[in-house]
Amino acid sequence: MGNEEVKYGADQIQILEGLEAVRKRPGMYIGTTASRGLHHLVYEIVDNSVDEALAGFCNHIEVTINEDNTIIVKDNGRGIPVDVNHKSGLTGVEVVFTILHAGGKFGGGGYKVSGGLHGVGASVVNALSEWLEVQVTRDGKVYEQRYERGKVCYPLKVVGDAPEGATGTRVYFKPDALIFKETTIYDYNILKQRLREMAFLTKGLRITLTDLRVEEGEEPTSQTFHYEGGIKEFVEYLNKSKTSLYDEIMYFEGNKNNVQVEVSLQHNDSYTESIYTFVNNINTPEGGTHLEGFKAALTKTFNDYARANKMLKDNEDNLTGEDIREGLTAIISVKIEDPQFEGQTKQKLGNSEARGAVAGIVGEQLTYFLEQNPNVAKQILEKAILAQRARDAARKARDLTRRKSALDGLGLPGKLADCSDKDPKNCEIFIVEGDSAGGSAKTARSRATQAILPLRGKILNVEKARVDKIYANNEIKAMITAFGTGIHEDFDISKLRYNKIIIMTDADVDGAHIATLMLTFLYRFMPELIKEGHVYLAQPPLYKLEKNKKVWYAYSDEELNKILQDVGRDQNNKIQRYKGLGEMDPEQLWETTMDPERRVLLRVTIDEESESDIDVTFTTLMGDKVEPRREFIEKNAKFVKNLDI
Ligand code: TSJ
Repeated sequence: MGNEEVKYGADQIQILEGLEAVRKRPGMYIGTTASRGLHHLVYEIVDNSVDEALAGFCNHIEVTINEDNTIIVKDNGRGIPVDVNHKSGLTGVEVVFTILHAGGKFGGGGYKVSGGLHGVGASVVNALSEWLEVQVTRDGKVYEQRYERGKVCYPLKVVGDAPEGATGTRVYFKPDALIFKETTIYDYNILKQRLREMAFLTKGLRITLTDLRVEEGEEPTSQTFHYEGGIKEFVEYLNKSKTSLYDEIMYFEGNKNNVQVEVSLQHNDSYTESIYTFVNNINTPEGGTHLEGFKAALTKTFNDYARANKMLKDNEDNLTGEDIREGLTAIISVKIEDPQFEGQTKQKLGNSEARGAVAGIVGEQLTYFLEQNPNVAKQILEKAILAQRARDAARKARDLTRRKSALDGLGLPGKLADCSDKDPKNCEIFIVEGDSAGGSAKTARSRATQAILPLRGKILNVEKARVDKIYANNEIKAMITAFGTGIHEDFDISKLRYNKIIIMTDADVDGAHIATLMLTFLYRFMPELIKEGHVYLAQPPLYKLEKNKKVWYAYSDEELNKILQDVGRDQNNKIQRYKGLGEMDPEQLWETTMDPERRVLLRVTIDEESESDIDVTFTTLMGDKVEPRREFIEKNAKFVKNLDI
């Protein structure tokens, strides 16, 4: 492949300026030049092949990560047109790769750019690649062109004959390390995630992902995603680890107002709804008109059915949308000519025609489905009616906690041993597992600034219980009233009665589980407490070592071994293993775990990036004896992080 000289006219100069702009401000075109942007290049290319599949001319796309982190995307479509476009004087291929926002307005075919947030096309990928080679197989020939940092190396040329009947497009590129300064290494799992999603959203399409970055002698990793059922299989996949409420998975599709609509849904026995919405195969996490249409139709259709079949009496309230969507898993996928994205992050569909299209198709087809499947209708409505009752009960319970916290300080839980200092800045509360440990802690504490709230047994897992049960739970009610802040939309951090909330549980698996349940509750009901750094885990020791009237505490087996190494292993060592907080006398509990001068606490934080992972970083609070504990704490922090929250 020689680098032939290419003559530049005025048009070509404009093109170069266009791609130069992309290289100057890549963030404007792909959002970021970090890892996410790097992966975005692949989606941008694959989107073109998916369009070819949607047009009905392609059923297989192969994506390969090469050993050197270059990428190949290959499809068996018609091949990008190679003839010269009269207006631009360029081949179709060159238009696609060198003109910014080239939207396939050529060829007269129904070519649509699957554009969303950053639907910017192949020319942007070309501009941001150190080099890119495209091969098109069509009309019995194989054509090729190469670009370097967006610049044409030679005009499209024939490089060989095509096998009988073969057609397709193959793009081979290397992301430019000058642009992707952070990383040019691809993550197989990130690509897998998105490509699987694409395959679900395009029924019948086969997408293969292969990773050639393997150790010598090992087989490459390769997976193929192919779903004849499309989004119906997507719902099946999402509900796989759950217990579905009924066997059928609903699937509705149609065309209305120039909007192509596909919806699939099934309920499971949980209490959370998971609805995923897509516009032109792009996820819309903020929803929009398509989601609104879906919800409206679902609520109306189920209420109509419930009334007509006497499952709701005339004097009873309608079910709310939330009641009906309890435990719902659904996919809504619309394809639309000119999507408008709104909202802060431009991830919310704005086209009003989508609302009516989805509502119309879901309304009609769901009505028919319920008539044909009365048992499914009954299952869903019985669950929704339970949800309605639970919601009423929860509202009453919540009103109660509201009234209590309005009284500020009055109505504190009976089991709480409050501190005397009334300035929250100085105060901390220990949430202690078990009444006996609670007793020791009450004796040990510094009364002025330390409050103790003992909780009995395992607290409720708020992920697995309905709201009414949560609000009726005594341990949870006690925590809510003790903290003083209220919860959810009532939450007010200025009412917080303690600067530190310290969870104190046994240093064993059960203790870790209880701590997890408490963190889960705090995270779901008052996440600001964690975000603002008010939540801590106490660190009780595992061992006490006595020798020649001296005492050491060890917080792990490793630490015990280290101390034993230092003091010598002989029969003068008296080692006590603490099986729980309850085995320590108040004095020991104070010395090792509660005394602000000597203890070590772990501060619980939320990983800003993912927002969903609770992370624990240690904060050392005073004391010079901290150093030897550090190692253990770092290990333990990881352990806590990995708890399934
Ligand atoms: F965009 C791209 F260059 F990056 C790219 C495009 C990359 C890959 C891997 C594939 C494709 C692509 C484009 N696959 N299939 C097509 N099809 C067309 O461009 C095409 C073919 C025929 C006609 C026609 O009207 O005859 C129209 C079009 C747009």
